[in-house]
Amino acid sequence: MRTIDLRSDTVTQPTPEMRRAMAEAEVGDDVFGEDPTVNRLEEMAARRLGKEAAVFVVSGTMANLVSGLTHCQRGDEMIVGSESHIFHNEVGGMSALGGIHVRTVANSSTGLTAPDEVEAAIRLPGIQQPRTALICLENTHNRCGGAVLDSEDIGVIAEVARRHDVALHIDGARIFNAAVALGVTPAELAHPADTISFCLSKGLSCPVGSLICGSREFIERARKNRKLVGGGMRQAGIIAAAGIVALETMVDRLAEDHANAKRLALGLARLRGLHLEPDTVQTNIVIFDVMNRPAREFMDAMKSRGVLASFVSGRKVRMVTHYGIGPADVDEALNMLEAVIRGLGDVNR
Ligand code: TLP
Repeated sequence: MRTIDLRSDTVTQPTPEMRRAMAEAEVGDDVFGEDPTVNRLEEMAARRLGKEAAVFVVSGTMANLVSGLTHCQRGDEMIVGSESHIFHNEVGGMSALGGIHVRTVANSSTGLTAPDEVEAAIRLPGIQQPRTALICLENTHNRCGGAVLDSEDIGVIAEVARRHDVALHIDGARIFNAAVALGVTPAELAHPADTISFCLSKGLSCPVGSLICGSREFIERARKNRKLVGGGMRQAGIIAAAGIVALETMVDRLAEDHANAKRLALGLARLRGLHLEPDTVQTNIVIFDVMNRPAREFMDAMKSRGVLASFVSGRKVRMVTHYGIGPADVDEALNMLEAVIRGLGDVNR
């Protein structure tokens, strides 16, 4: 039986060009700053995001953690969206490892946190309060169905942050998806923020890796915190080589993933027993509601027919399009889903 894997864009395989670049990469000891391929990737990333410098880390989770550790002292507070990846999916690392108090402000379905609510959550100085040191945004917004924040949305929050002398970090795991969807440069989206992290290992199809971009001074301190959490890598040029190929060749094609996600959303909306608004799908993530049964039950039935998706909550299921999934795969997945629904007897409900 054929399997169509729509669990995440993290399941992507490296391209043949990436494999070649990895095999041939010139490497050195990166903890000494001597890996030429890592140095090149970091320079490229900083330039693409419009920041002075960048540091290569293992994962998006480590990128956010190291950014948090570098912006905050123990006991400081960080404001994040209630649906953010940092809050839901990073094992509570900010508090467990950083001693950072995480405070949530409600995310709207479009991935925004209302500026007045963010402002109200910033602590006044006082002996009983933690210091608010950081505000985090997420772009695209994973649990909000890949929603995109534009530079105006980000600028308004940056203005609040500046007014209160609080730093702004963007979890830009999928910032290239946001930039492609909006037709702007990632630098434009990163501009209002002090720091931004992004992932190579998602839509860009690399096997491993994320980058944190910011001022030279910030990145120097982040490099030390990366070492603190055990993320100092040695001949990391082997994986950085794939990242260079990704930045050079894999960004523009994200538009295909977005078109396929739209195709998927339109097809899902036509299936009985599922609910979503296809108009809200902006990038490569599609989240839908299963009307008649718990999401996990529906996902088990899908799996038995060869379609893999991921669980969001209660009745919500997520599908993600990516390199390796074309329009024909989307159509096949939709046919398989129709059979699933028929099999479950949900057609007339
Ligand atoms: N997200 C993964 C899962 O953890 C949910 C996925 O499949 O989408 N920020 C955002 C917005 C993310 O979506 C993710 C990964 C991360 C950070 C963490 O990246 P990794 O998995 O590299 O630690």
